Amino acid sequence: MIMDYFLGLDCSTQSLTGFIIDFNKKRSVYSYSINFDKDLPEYKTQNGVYISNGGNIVHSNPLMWIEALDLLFSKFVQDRLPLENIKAISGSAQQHGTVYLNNSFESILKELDPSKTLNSQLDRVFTRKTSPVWMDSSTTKECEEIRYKLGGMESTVKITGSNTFERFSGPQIRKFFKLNNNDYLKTSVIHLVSSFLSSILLGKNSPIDHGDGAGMNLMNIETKEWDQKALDATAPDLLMKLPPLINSYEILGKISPYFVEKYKFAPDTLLIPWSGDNPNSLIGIGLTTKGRAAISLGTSDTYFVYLKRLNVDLSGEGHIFGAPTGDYVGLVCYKNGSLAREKIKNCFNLSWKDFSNILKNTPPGNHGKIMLPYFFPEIVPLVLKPTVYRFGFSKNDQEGNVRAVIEAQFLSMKLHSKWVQEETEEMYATGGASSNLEIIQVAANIFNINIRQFEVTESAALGAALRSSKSYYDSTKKIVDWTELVSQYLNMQKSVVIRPNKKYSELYNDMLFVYNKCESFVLKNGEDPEPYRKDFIKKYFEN
Ligand code: ADP
Ligand code: XUL
Repeated sequence: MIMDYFLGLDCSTQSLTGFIIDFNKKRSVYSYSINFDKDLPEYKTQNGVYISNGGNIVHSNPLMWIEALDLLFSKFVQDRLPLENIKAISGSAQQHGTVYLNNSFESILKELDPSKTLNSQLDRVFTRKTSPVWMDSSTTKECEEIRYKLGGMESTVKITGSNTFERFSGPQIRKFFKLNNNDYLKTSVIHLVSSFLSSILLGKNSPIDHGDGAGMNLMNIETKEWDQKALDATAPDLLMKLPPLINSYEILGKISPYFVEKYKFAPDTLLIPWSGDNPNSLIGIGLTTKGRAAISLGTSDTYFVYLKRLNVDLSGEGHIFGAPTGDYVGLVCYKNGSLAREKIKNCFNLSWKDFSNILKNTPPGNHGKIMLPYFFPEIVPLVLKPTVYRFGFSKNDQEGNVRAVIEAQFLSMKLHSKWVQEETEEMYATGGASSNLEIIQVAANIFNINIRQFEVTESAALGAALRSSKSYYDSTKKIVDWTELVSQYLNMQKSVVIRPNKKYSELYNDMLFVYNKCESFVLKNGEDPEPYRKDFIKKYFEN
């Protein structure tokens, strides 16, 4: 019996997941996650990260990620997985985070001793002990400096696919160059989380793929090459420190002997470039043709679409990344995703079931109670100092707060994703919170669209596994079509469609208007939203 297995790894904010698919049976055969806080408590992370400076400095630990890799592979062996049947591996990682390494990195990788752990051999390679990650918002100054040198916001968007953003790698690298100049000089190579972990498997420096490379403010979004002007605006001699860029679907080489000897992978296991979690999810959730959108409700909430053509957001709120197919992803990202929902849940000591029941038993429109949910600094709209604003209710109103945080998240998503909203017939939901169908119901009502939710919520890891199968078969000349490939897997999965209740479409259009007024009032000194909010209450709740 032929067993063609493919492994997708996903190093997300809070966990490292391994996901194995059986290509011939078109189904997943295994999935396991290492949770950073629980399974590696010695690193003392909270939700996978270290937060300091009032919430604006957020780092994680690259040694923890590689220790998680050894731990996950040991679990594979313990579960007696036939690792020798894995034909190819690819990965997914939280985007934007950077890893800073000295010149011993590659030589140590080439001589890894399988009788020792990865972290005991690699603890000497870092020029920066911790890595800034996507939740960091401490580089406003550097964003301004780079944007200025690139000729302003519109020009920055046209060159790199996004405005400068605090969490993007370029501004983070610039901050390191300015504040830790000696360490910057000692740095030989700067990786993204994705290319760093890809290097470990490969046993030498791995290139950065176009999907994740686009999240740096350093790659030219049209030519898909490092942009010299952007590099010069960021830090000196940066080109020498960056790995080359590569198409996400190319083959990098074969797995390092360390993993062959230690875990019994086949020596000819192929490695495919890792990419960001959102580009991987695009594949895992099946967005390979025009007119499909997805919401990912993980640690971050994202709204993304597949784009055949480059279509940048000149208002500067959205991003264009490379898609694993060679096309584009349009995306908007929110920091106040799962952790904001958890703040409300934990504050009232609720279980997710209680949380869902409250959503079920409270009316859409929430009696006009509106929240601006900036528990953490927000990316879109830009909020650097976290503050939660409540209109028409208090901090102690349990039911009001539960519904308000969810309605706020999707109203904001609808408001700020207008630039990318293609004609979509159906939306897809993924990520940890997508299993909560009451939350998805609110999203369906606000977007006024059917939302399909799949059984597998780990779409980034599944996407990585699917990508590795596609590149593997393409390399054997058995060309696989992207859309056929993703639909075969998605058709095998259980899914539910959450339909919008049409009765609320007008209410949510009106509420979006009031939400926008509240946002403008707080963030842009706009007019007082109260008269509009009162009209809304009168129309829907006072008769
Ligand atoms: P990431 O990939 O960013 O590490 P996940 O996609 O794994 O995150 O999602 C993790 C989050 O899912 C948790 O922080 C938790 O808040 C959320 N979550 C898990 N179960 C539920 C649920 N039933 N309802 C709402 N949120 C949930
Ligand atoms: C996307 C973003 C987050 C991270 C973490 O731009 O910052 O979605 O990829 O998941």
